[in-house]
Amino acid sequence: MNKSFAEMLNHFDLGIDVAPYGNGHINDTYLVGVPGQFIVQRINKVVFPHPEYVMDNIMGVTEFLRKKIIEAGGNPDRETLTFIKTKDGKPYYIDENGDYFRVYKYVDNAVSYTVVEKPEQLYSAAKAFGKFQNMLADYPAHTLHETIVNFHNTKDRYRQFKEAVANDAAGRGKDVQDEIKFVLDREGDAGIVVDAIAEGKIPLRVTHNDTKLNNVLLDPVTGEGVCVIDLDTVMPGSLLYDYGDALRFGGSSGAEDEKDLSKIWFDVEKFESFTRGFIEELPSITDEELALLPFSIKLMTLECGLRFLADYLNGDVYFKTHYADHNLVRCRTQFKLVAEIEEKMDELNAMVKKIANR
Ligand code: ADP
Ligand code: GN1
Ligand code: MG
Repeated sequence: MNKSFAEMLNHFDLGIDVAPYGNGHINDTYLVGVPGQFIVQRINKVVFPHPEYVMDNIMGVTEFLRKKIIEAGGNPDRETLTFIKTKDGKPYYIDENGDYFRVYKYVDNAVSYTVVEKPEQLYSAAKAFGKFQNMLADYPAHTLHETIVNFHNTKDRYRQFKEAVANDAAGRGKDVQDEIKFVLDREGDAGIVVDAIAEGKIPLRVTHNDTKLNNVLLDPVTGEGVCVIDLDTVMPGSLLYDYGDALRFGGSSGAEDEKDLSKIWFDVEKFESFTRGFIEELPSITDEELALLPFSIKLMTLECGLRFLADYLNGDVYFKTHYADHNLVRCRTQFKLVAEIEEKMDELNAMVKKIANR
């Protein structure tokens, strides 16, 4: 975590505290003010080459959601992100280095979990992500920028992965041959969803695309979903990306960076809770999408694992890391989960049929 901004501000007698906050892998996030007042973020320019596109998308989406939440009698300051404008009325500030800063209202009395404690939390998270997708179903998709091109195009992720293996920029390739083989052995899976979208077999929808559990805030008392956050990658995509990525993270028995792989398995109870909540909220799910639900978890987990491994090979230039092998540790949990999901695939497919009753 880049602490320079917080350290710099804390030299002033502002009467407010600034501290790095959260467990995001991408942006620099700070809690500013009395606990619970503001969230300040510096947008990661390596990941988002056009921060103005990111801001344009989020402003459009939050404004749209705000209206719908008010119509439904909800509280928009709690149920979606709210920007605090600069003194001259702008939605973000660009500093002398060209860095983009944005300020959100802190959503109070809401928790983001790094590891799921109870299957019911997954049910709530699924409902929140499902509702989010429903509310955006009539959003003008053509107005959204592609903030990261080919974000969930797994075929393109394989291309980038092979480039990272060939370049071996950090000289780490020789130590991770088993992990590289694990990825290459599964290249046949890469096209299944992108090709189905291209052939019109599954629909494009407006999706969140980064549905890990700490991107939804839950009420610590009722356990219910409060607010879907981290809207940097809201773009046209597949429902399968949101479903698969949420269970990649939330269906695991442990943390994404657990070093002891004997503690990592794919938890079928969590899978059942999430699937139930998601299908309940999204009755528009097609038979083709339903049939691919379990596969999408494997695909999103494989994709995320190969992205961690590619970043390890590239010298840790994309994801924030807290120690030398962090990306390697992360990719190993993902590959353990992929192997687990492969073993349980028939069981998971049968469970989806039963839950959906189709
Ligand atoms: P990243 O893209 O780096 O993952 P996020 O936007 O997800 O950044 O923010 C990182 C973390 O900060 C979140 O997981 C959440 O815990 C916390 N957070 C972000 N925005 C808010 C907010 N408006 N209110 C409360 N917590 C927030
Ligand atoms: C990143 O931003 P964050 O930490 O919520 C990443 C996701 C990965 C995830 C893995 C924009 O999510 O795609 O699945 O890490 N976000 C981006 O934990 O690349
Ligand atoms: Mg996040």
